[in-house]
Amino acid sequence: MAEPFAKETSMSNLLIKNGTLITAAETFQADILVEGEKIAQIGPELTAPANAEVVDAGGKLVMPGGVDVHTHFSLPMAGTISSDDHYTGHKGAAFGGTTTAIDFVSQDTSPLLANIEAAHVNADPKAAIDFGFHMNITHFDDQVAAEIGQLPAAGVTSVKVFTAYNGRLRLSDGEIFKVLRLARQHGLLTMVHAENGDVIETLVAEALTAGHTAPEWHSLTRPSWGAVEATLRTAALAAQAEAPVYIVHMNVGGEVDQVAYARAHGIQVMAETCPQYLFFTIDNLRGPDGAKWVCSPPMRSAADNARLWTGIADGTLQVMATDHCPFFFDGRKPILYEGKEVAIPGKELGNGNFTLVPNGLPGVGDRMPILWTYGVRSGRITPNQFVALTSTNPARIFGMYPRKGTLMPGADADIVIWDPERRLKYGVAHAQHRTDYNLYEGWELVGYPERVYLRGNLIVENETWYGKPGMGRFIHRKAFGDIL
Ligand code: DUC
Ligand code: ZN
Ligand code: ZN
Repeated sequence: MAEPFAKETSMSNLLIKNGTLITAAETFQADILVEGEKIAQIGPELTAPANAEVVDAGGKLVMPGGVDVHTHFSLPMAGTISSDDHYTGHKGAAFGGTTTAIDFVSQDTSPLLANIEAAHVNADPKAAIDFGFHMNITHFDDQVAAEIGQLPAAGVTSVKVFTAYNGRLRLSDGEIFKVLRLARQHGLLTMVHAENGDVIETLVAEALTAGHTAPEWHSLTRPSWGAVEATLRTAALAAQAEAPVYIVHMNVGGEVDQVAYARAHGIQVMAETCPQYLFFTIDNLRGPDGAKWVCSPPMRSAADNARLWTGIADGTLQVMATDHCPFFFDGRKPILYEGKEVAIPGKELGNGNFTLVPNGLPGVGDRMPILWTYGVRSGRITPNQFVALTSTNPARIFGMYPRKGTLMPGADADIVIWDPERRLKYGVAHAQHRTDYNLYEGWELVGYPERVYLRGNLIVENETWYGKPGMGRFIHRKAFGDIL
């Protein structure tokens, strides 16, 4: 019988027997012996040490814990804050099989290291899975240039820049070029949010003047061609800086084409997409609940969905993340969360003006179950590609491998026992996000995590939560992550 809360550093042993192990490279039958927080041995018919708990994974799949490198917990936006914090978001992640998440640190006028320190004060006591930080660079000058090299010592080995959000988050092309060069020098990876800020600002102003207020205008004022152009521009800047680059939340088919072109020309461009860009279109923004799908970049077309799927399947895109940044659909109505009523202002703030809808969607817990049913079971990707996209590749690219992202002796015992036959109708009642809606309401799923271990500690068993705030550890990531 499991304890009410997992112990943070259990020195007990665990033997997972008879499972089918899936890694990015292979699928095989083996047992896994966990000693304390680490995988000690993998092999056939291992013998349980005297004090080991033995778990029979017969008929189940055993995979490395998921790694989501794109989340926004407690992100202030549009007069409110994203509704999952580092505890509730981590809990939601864990129920979906994810055991490591990397969030973004906002830059203010303080030194970068002070921003990171402030993020620790917020996240460390809450963290329930392991976590890391990316540093946003939204203002660039000589002082910031001098500070970028200090980031790896703080365990932060990636920065994010924006080609959109003029006057707020955007850097000029010249500044992005300089960040890319500095990042390369210090072994950091530059992540880019690629849209055309100038076009967006123009179209938004025109739409408001014309009285267009509905959520679909969020998408109509952020044209696909801006994302395509900004993706090629990003790749070209990376080529000129001789630096690797990683494009976040790819959402347009043409972006995949640009990444394929750049990679074919030897440019070190890597890219992620997120499940919402594989399934939804601007039509979702047109219904009475269209604000649920307002995020940036926006939903596009069915042709874009299809091209992104082929980009995942053929390896042009390496990572499936989420951009998890939830808001309530109606933050005036409380929900019950861990027995308490919670209401956080959300999408209703933008009723009557699409520019005031907080941008973002829930997804951190949906990612793996949705991709399993609609990616693996539907035959679009293999189980090994699933592990590569959701765990191994992000761990490698972001300097956490092989501690995270695989099953091998010496790795952290972040392990998911996955029941490939579990059937359920998914939705807000099942997902564990702290919000009042789910994008996949009513979707039929086949395959779901049964047990989730974080460094050998059982944190999820079916519908039961054993995690606790503060048990997640900051991952001090390596500089010079892998370039895939
Ligand atoms: N996009 C969103 O929709 N929300 C948070 C940040 C981002 O990039
Ligand atoms: Zn972004
Ligand atoms: Zn984001």
